[in-house]
Amino acid sequence: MTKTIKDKGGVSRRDLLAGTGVGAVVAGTAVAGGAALVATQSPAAAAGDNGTVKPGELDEYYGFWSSGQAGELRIVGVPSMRELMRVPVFNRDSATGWGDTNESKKILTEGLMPETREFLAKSGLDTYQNGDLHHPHMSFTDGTYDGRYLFMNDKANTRVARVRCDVMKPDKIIEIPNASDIHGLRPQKYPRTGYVFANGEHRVPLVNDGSVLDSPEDYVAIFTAIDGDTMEIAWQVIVSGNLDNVDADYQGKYAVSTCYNSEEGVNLAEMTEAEMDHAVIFNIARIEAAVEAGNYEVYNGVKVLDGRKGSDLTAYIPIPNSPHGVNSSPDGKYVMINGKLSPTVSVIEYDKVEAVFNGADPRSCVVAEPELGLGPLHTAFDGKGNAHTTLFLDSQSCKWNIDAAIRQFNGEDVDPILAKTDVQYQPGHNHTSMGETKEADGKWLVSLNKFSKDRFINVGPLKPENEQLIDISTDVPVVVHDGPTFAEPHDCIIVHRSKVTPASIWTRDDPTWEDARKQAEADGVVLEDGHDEVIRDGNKVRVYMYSVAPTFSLEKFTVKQGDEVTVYITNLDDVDDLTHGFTLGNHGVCFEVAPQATASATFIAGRPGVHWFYCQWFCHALHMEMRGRMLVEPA
Ligand code: RUQ
Ligand code: CUA
Repeated sequence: MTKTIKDKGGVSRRDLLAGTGVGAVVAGTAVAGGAALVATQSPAAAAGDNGTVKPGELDEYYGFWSSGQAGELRIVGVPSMRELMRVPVFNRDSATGWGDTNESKKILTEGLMPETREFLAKSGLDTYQNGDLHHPHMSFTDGTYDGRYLFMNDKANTRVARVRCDVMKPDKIIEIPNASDIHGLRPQKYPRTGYVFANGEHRVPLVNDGSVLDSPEDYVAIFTAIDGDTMEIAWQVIVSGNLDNVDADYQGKYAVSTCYNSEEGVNLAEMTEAEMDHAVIFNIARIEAAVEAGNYEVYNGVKVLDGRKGSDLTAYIPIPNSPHGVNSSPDGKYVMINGKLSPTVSVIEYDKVEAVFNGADPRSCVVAEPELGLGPLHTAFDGKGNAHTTLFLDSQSCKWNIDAAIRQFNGEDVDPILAKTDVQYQPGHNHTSMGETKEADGKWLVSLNKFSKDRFINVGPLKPENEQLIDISTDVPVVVHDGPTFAEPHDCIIVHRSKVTPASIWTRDDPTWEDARKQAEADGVVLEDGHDEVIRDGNKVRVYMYSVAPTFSLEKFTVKQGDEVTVYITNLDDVDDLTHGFTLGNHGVCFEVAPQATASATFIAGRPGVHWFYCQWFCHALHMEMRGRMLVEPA
């Protein structure tokens, strides 16, 4: 049964785009792609009701959004698509002081390799200033989200971060040795997370210390399993080709990665030469046994196993031309390998993988390969046996039935495609509500489109992207909302709000300010007490104060020019939404102190004179008066 709504004609803006660069690609592929089975707008959308959330009402889902080269995590309400919060992770942030406070600096630096810290120090940096965050995913227990942590990659500087879901702040950021540029990342779904799997995308020498340079045949890509509880690296596996995306199964047996450069080339022509690339399946039990048996080498302190072609730790499944996304179906049976340069999605049946590890033909686990359209990148699920695949070149979302695709592959005359929905324009990732868990509920689909083009008023040469909300509760999916976003959310997850219970205020014994607590203790100050004090220790000065709206407990403190000053602020307000801040004028110091938190920053008092500090977070009718002076005596 194929349900479609034909485009009712007239000249659409989509047709007009044919005259532009990317538009030409769209138009060209529409011809090559054949029949246009496209849905028009929903009646609800046409009536101006986007079917979402009224003012004062709450969303049903948390969306956790990446931000690509902006380096932060974003929290978006679904279905309203309202941006609720930005969580700085790999970037620095002027509002919260992330990257400037001692507490955040510790998280940003302690997970770096010693040689990284050394080389950054030569540039006057204590950590990287940027990041490229593509893939945020929540920890799992028994195949569904458990609300403990979010894990995410930094492609730019080969790091993986963990965000605590109770306070929605990062608590661990680690650099991954031996690998280069972490791209795909997914947590283990079963029995729990457990491992966090991370793909090193680019091939580099092992060890990359300059002893091997321009001989690409000696480069390797590295797959990493991180222990999600300790954030230590459990093991790494060397693979053939490079690594793109990854997903885990629902049985705790396998992780599956795509490879788009089996040629192991270093330029575009070389990388796209072969007709077939592959998906690599990692056999977790065999890898753990090999680690146990000592069948590894240690590089940079990490156990590294050899999983290149021919190894019994991995299986290489031939997949047409440069596959990209990897998505396990919520019933736990299949994993979809999205073709990118091939118009197909290859469906691997997990139950047939064991035979491949025991010598069966690697293609014998492929049970369907429907041809969906041009540029399939990622697939999401509705939990009712259907899949939704983004078609980058066709600018469409394709809904198809998994069983029908399998029957078609077995020779039956059925069309698995149920509908195609135009999206604006060129979608990369998509995601359905709870769709990467066994609790996929088939309500919403978000299409993360790389180009917005004509969808919004012009803001200059740099345009926003366009993330569209699609109602998939009906047979024909319908776009109900356009959501412009700043650079460049690659991916998102949509988590039912019952899975996450963030705190409203901090608890005083939180480990985030453990160092401040210890230092205060050593100085005879009790942070909990509403205790303020200025401690001189040589040319180091530690200023302890607390805040209660609308005052800082110290209206002034005095230091000497050249002192290294650390200001610790404890926010004693314990009311929901009563955040203060500390901004010290003309010193580049600014940070957030949420209710019951302690935060600190260290700086040199380099300028004699009077310098005001003020609260930058609107907290009270007398917020403007919440300030004090730092008096700096000339040296
Ligand atoms: S990737 S557009 Cu960085 Cu997730 Cu597929
Ligand atoms: Cu405290 Cu504004």
